[in-house]
Amino acid sequence: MPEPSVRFPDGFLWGAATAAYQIEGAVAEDGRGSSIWDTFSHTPGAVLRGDTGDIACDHYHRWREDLDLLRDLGVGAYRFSVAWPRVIPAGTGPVNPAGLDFYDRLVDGLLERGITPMLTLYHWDLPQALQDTGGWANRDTAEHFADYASVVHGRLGDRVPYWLTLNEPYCSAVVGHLEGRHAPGVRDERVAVTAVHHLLLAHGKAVAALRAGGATGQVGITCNLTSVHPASDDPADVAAARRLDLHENRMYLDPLFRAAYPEDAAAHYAPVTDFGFVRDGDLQLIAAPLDFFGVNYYERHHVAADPADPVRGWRRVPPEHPTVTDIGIHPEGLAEILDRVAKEYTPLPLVVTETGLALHDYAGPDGEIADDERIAFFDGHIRAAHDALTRGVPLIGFFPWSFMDNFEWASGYGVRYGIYYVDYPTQRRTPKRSARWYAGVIRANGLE
Ligand code: GBH
Repeated sequence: MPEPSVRFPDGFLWGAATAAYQIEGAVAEDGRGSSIWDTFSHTPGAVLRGDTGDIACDHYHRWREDLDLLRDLGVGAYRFSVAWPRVIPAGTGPVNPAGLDFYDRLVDGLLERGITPMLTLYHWDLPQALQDTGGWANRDTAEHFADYASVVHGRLGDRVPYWLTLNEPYCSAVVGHLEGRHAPGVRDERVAVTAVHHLLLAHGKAVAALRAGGATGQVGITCNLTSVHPASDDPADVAAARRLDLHENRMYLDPLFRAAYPEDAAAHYAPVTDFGFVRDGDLQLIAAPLDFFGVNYYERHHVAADPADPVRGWRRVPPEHPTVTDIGIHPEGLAEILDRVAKEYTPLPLVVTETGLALHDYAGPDGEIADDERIAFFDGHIRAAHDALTRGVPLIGFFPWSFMDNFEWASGYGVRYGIYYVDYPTQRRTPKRSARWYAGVIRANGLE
């Protein structure tokens, strides 16, 4: 057999990723409480075509079949999230044993199939009851999150080797509280920056709680990081790019790995907040040592100054070849981000916990879903990840988003990210061409 030209180290974690609200459905079953995404998706106009996660992929009932598909795919690991409102329906207070039972069965089902579980504690489904007391604008939510983390860890800590506290605090804080395109649909920059801090604090407190519970597994967090470049070397464009980099990347990386908000944060956010919500000791908690760091990569931005707001604003220059989500395909951005994290922030092992491409997939006359563009996307991003490894970046895993088509937040079921196709009316899953291709990557431990 010829050696693959892009070969990964033995033991490299090839995975696939999902999140609870996007796949589970069964939103009113077995004592699950409601979450901000139930409320938001049922708000007219919030989600494309009024789609909701009420049924989604019905994974709550079809998990065995889904785990069999993961086994067929050959993945070594599976990244899923636990729905906080299944486990603690009101966010704080009584634990719902039936909710924990579901994840207990899921974890055992993975282990029986030889698949390593990677568990995300929070992928955006905050219990609605906590939103009613202020949500991420309220510091108490961080404490409740740490309690919830302890409960999940108490039940699954003996079998789950990889723990992620939060998925993409940027999206929770900014898309949810500044842009208002995600739950809870708030549009207030002061609240958004407060939410950044309380999310990071929740992470820090959860890490402490997991360690206190004698965490045997590796503990980390996933951030979505972007590759940001000025559109020209005009100083105004360079300054705008630096602001976007602050807003999207450094507001998370600096507190996590340098125990401080970036030095330009105070001035940039001064019109909305004086950071009075930061208390003594918070940043030490937030920057507590981790075991690995998860990177989600989707977006590369070319940035120009915004003539309407030259002091605080920026303007994204559209990509030359936009994709259905308007972003374009830029694998080099992934290599850049991995290099940057490793060089400027942390020597920790890194995992690409998500990257993926939205398409409007459909079955051809022969029933095949020929997502060649997605194959090209993953080929490019796997090469970029390998390039980073070759330069010494300690990358230990790669998880395509997503295992299967699912509820794509504000876009509902309107776009598809899966390597398995889901026919929602029948809930039939079909491997797309990309799934067969990815199975080959896993078998070869690289690209032929
Ligand atoms: C991740 O978010 C999430 O973790 C995951 O749940 C989600 O399904 C996945 O990405 C895909 O979106 O709308 O033109 O700005 C990352 C944030 C937001 C990245 C939407 C891709 C599309 C580009 N995602 N974005 S655009």
